[in-house]
This record gives sequence, C-alpha cells and structure tokens, in this order.
Amino acid sequence: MVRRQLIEPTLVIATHNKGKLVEIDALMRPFGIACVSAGDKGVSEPEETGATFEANAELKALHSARATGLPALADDSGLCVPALDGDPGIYSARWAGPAKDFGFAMRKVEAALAAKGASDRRGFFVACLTLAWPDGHCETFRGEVHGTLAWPPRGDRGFGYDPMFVAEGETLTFGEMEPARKHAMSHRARAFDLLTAACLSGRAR
Ligand code: ITT
Repeated sequence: MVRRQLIEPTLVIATHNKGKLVEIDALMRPFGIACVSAGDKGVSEPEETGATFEANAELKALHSARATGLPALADDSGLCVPALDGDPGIYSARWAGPAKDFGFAMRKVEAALAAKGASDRRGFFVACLTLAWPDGHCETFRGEVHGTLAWPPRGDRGFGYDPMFVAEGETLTFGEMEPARKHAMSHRARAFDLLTAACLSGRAR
C-alpha cells in the first residue's frame, strides 16, 4: 500500500487533551515538524460519534484539517478491559464525567470489576492515530500495550488511567514511570512508530 508522506512543515495536533498533546509533541519533535494544537488554532472539539477508535481518530483529524487547511494528527485512545467486555474502551474519556475526574473513572472500573466478581484483571490501552489532509485523505495506525490493572492507583505522572495500569513485564504503573520509559512502550508510541515508518520515512529523526 502506498502511504501519503507528510511533507508539510506544520502539523495541527487535533486534541484538546493536554496529556496527549505533551506526549505527541515529544514524539514529533525529532522530526523537525512544528506542532500547533487545535485549541490554539481555535478549532472546536467535534462530537465523537464513531463506533471504533479508528472512526473517531479519523473524524477528529479531518475536522481539524478541514478547519485549518493544514494536515492534522488526531489520537483516539482508551483503556479496554476484557472482563468488562472491552469497557470503558471508546468511552474512556466519558467515564470520567464532565469534570474529567480520572480518580472517579478508575474507581468506576474497579467497582465494575468487583460487581462482576472478576478475577481477570487484564487490561490494554489502544491508540489510533490518524493523519488527515484538508482534501480528505487519511492515514490511520493502531498501537496497543497490554498489562494488568492495579488497585489502588499509584503515581501521579502521566494522565488518565495511567496510575492503575501496569504493562506486561513491568512493576511500576504508567503513573509511576519516567515519562521517557512510558513513551518507549506505550500504545501511542507503537502507533506512532507505524506512522513514522509509513508517512515520515523521508524526514530525519
Ligand atoms: P481528544 O479527543 O481531544 O484528543 P480526549 O481526552 O477526549 O481528548 P479520547 O476521546 O481519545 O480523548 O479519550 C481517551 C481517554 O482514554 C483519555 O481521556 C484518557 O483518559 C484515556 N487514555 C488514553 N491514552 C491514555 C494514556 O496514555 N494513559 C492514560 N489514559 C489514557
């Protein structure tokens, strides 16, 4: 499959989530691409009406690309818990409520596991990254990181559900880990590696 290359010097990061913005900016910096956030460009937050991570990443990236006339990168991500039939999944942000309280969201996950009497504490993060251009062209990549759910939550680094997630082979939660270590193994980093190989191959790292 021929992938479209990102040759433009400026990229809009189509997220209103500060934690994601920081991580995507760190991943992009070595490629010499100037990143501006959708918020700074005055782009509104579109409604996430897709039924999959891929569909939501595409609609967010296209919304920003069309609004700004620049290529845009969106991330749709979340925590999937097999014992909860994949929840919170694409609803991960919504489980935190309007106050975006992830302490509340993590307690909700733990309470749902307890209500099911689930001994299966596996969980995995998914990130779908879409690069979209103003003409409607999209390139989408998916990364996952698998692990187990810790309780109580530990650590105040990262964002979202990081304090309750321990990746396979690790003892620290993502909330306790050095950011660089999380970036080396995260769902977002894995999707990003696929994106860079496919669409940034001509740019120096
Ligand atoms: P944008 O749509 O503006 O990008 P959002 O926070 O609404 O921001 P999503 O709809 O993709 O983004 O929701 C993903 C949620 O999943 C996010 O709010 C986090 O709580 C959680 N999540 C995603 N990646 C995560 C990570 O690396 N660590 C912890 N939690 C993560």
